Amino acid sequence: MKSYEVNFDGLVGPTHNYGGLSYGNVASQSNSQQSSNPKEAALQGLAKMKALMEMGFQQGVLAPQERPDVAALRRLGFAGSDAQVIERAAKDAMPLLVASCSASSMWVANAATVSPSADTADGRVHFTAANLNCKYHRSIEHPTTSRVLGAMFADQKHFAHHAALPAVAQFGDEGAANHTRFCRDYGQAGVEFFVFGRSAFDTRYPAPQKYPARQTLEASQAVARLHGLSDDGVVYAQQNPSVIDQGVFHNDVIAVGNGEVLFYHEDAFLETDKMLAELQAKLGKCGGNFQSICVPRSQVSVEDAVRSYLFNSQLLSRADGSMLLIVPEECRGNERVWQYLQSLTSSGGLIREVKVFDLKQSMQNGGGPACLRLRVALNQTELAAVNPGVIMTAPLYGTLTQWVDRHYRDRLSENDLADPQLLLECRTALDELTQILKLGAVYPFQIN
Ligand code: SUG
Repeated sequence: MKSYEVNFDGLVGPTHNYGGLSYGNVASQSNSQQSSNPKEAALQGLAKMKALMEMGFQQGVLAPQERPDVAALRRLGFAGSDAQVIERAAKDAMPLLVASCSASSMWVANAATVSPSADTADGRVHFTAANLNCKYHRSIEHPTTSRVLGAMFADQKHFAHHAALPAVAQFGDEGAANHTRFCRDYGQAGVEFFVFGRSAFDTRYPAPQKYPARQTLEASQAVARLHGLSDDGVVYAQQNPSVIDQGVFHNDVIAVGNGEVLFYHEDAFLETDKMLAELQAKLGKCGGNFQSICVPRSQVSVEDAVRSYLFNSQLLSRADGSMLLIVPEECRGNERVWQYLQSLTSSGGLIREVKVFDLKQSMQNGGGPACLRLRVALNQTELAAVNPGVIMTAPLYGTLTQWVDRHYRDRLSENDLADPQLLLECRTALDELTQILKLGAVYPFQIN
């Protein structure tokens, strides 16, 4: 049976703004308080989805969340009508209002970890929503994420959903941003590669000194257990703590994998040789031939990787077996990175082509092409069981761009977040969106 990697991209929500909320994420910190353009952000993301669909890749869309999250503000003690909750938060605790307005659910690589049916004990596709508990503004995403994923992948015969791990730092889980799957074919058993930043319970693992390590070994192990993965089908590796301290807050900022290939920076991991040998041996047992492409620090520094988001690219398999890299415009703007990419594609290796996308609105918050998508490997039967409303088509692209044009503002600054009218605009837009995508009631304002 034919199998596919389907990329579900996060649709940018109407409150996209630069809140400076992510300590350890260089772009989020340095663009804090700039005014944003939610309309442009959503259209940039949709343009990428359309382009991939037109190139023949399977493409889906994942809905944004209700923001401001009034229910979250109520849990923090703000009371009254919805408008009063927002006004009181704006007056007494602006940082909490800003956090409750973040459109961060757009970075759906952090929505969940997904294991395809070929890897799991019960032969279903497993999803674990990420608790994202390193940052308050992200920790409020998972309940709605679970409902949205449940509405997209509803058929229990094929899909199993797990709630987010316990919401404590010891089980800090950032989802697929720290997870890659290697395989010979998407429909065959593969090797799931979990990258963690620190161990919560074992002091032998070093930890970064400056910035937080968001993903723990124990969280990755729990996800592997929940999904019913076999020991032979899993490899754990530690991120180099010193790159976390240079702004690599997720592994997908320094490495990307697909099929039998890992594309990574020389400084990305600890004990790299041991890790590569284990990947090779385990993928070999699945009939695969593991290949790695190491980018040397002499050609691209960690700083250049963080600035350009070279590794936050989408590595896609083409029909002829070669690969294509989807990179952000910032890669073309960095001379060393661009030169490296030219030499990579002309070297006769596996990666033959680079396509550049303008995702500046998302990039300014530290979200590149790979952050914006959640990969789900599905066979033909499973793909047919996905809610068809979320699969990208030319008509859906048209409907969504018109929906964005109708409902999104083209400028948002911190003061605008205090405007109760923004909440009404968002709810009106999202109510319509759930009908467009045929999701049913998934948002707190639709349920409560
Ligand atoms: O969690 N930025 C996100 C970016 C997530 C990128 N995802 C992956 N690498 N997969 C984060 O740090 C910034 C929000 C703000 O500052 O307004 C933010 O949440």
